Amino acid sequence: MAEDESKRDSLQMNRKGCQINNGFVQNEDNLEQDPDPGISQDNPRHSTLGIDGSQEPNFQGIQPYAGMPKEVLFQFSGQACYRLPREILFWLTIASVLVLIGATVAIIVISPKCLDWWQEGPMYQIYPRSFKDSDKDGNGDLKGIQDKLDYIATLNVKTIWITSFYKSSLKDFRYGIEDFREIDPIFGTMKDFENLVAAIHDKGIKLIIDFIPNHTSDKHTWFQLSRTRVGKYTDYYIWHDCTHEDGTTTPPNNWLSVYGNSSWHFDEVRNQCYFHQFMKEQPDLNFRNPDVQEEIKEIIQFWLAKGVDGFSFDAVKFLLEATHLRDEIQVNKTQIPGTVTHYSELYHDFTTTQVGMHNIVQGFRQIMDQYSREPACFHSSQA
Ligand SMILES: [Ca+2]
Ligand SMILES: [Ca+2]
Repeated sequence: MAEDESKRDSLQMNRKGCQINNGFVQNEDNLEQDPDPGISQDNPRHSTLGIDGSQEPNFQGIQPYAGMPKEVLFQFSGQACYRLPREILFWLTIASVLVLIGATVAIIVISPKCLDWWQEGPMYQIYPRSFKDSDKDGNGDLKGIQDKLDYIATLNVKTIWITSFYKSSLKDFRYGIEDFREIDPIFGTMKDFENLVAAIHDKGIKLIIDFIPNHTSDKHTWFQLSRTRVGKYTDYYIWHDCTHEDGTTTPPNNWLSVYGNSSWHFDEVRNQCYFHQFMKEQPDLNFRNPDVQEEIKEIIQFWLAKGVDGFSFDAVKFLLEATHLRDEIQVNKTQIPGTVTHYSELYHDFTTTQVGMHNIVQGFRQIMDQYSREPACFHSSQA
């Protein structure tokens, strides 16, 4: 009888739940708060609906409904038709997660590295003149750098960047080069440099060096040949006619040097003005001349053959200038043109980042890429 009553109560509860259920736990409250007064205290409803009870009611013919109490839910959830799909979905989820993790690891392992050596490791920049003076002559030098390699290696440095050490005057921190293929004597000799490259590589460290393609020193052989109009060197620099009377030069336009005042300087030997983005002792090379571009590429190859791993190209945005020579626009339109002498007083739309600049840089990159693909190029260059 008790079993029959329990079954009847469940059916009543089911019916009641179906009528008032709104999809929440409301029915459980109903069960607890609104017991059927016709049922005695020892009514087996709760005990017989327990999942461990031996007197489980027969739910055949009863469909699950939203908001059913957990005791009823357990009766249904244990049935094979619900348990099997649930377990299949569970293991499919686990398998999918494992497959995704495995695929992620595999992709990471087999993918090429996104960063190259010059992008991923710390870089240590050295201004050689003030770094270490190995012979106590008052100037830091290449041997001084070599003496400190053990210390640099302990810093976990991956690349050393040595700033300009080329044969040059002391003007503009040695950025006016007199010979791109020579070490300035105050820093040592080419043999010192070769020894330094080998020692750096022995430490597993890369080496990059400064390279300043935009201009040379006015003492460079090319400039001396250009100002006297010798052969192909005639157009190695940017020359234009200008008037020069009573010591006063009227330049071709209002372009200014980075260091102030006109970027044109009258040369009495050639009787023309040459262009300089920086100091007047640093005439700009004419990068619209293919011969100049070829010269620079040969210099890049020269240092790559010495074992250098890369370059820091300096002042690249100044490589080209507009050929139309129009005046640049004043920042302050009301300023009297004759008083515009500071670099910041003009917009430099015609003297920086000109069309074609990136093609020149890409040409530099192609040389280095070709060199990078040659196996053991460093060792062969030492043979
Ligand atoms: Ca020294
Ligand atoms: Ca230039």
